[in-house]
Amino acid sequence: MTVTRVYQKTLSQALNHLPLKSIAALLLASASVLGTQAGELEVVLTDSAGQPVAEAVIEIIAPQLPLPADWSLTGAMDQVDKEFVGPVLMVVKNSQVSFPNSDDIHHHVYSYSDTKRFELPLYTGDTAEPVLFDKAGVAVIGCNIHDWMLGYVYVGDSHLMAMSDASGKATLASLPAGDYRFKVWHARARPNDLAQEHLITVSAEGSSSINLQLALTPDRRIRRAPTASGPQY
Ligand SMILES: [Cu+2]
Repeated sequence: MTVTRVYQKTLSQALNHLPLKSIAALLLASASVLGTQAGELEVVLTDSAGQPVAEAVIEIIAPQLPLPADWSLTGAMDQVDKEFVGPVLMVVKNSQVSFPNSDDIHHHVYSYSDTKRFELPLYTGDTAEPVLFDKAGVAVIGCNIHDWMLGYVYVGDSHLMAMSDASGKATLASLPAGDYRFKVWHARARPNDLAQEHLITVSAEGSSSINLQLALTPDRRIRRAPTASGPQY
């Protein structure tokens, strides 16, 4: 609902600064590509065993809709009980992401990913500066102290992103009717699934649904250190 409202607002703001001829052309273009009413896109993801795939991100590739003027370019990935909360965070390119530490111990957050290389040396609370993610892609987030801590910042080119829930369902509400291309990301998805683009026609009303299967690689996360004894860092 918000997306459409804000989009319309952005469009009307833009129209104020355009000559009449351009406005007419723009209206024609948006009417044919996007339609005038909004529907819902629902992607249902299962793995090769038919189990729902949670924490997958779908992102619209085209048509690219302008970023709403009041879209928040910030994000936060908390750290609680020596785990990254999420552990997947979706932000639009050029967002500032903070990594608050809600534990009463130090964390040392870093990423070596091409999407964003950074390091936040040992800190507690809200003392670490936010990190600018100015490149689309995925940054794998780790902690130098606790090897098992694993998070992902998914940086979208588009704000039209959604994450699948426990039932494997990712929903984008209030999408202007039209044809869309989208892609799917999951931390354990295989390269050919990641490279694949999907097509869907979103109807003006109701939900347009598509079922997709992802062949996931085995979960090879580092096991968490025992907490019962030993020093606390
Ligand atoms: Cu840590």
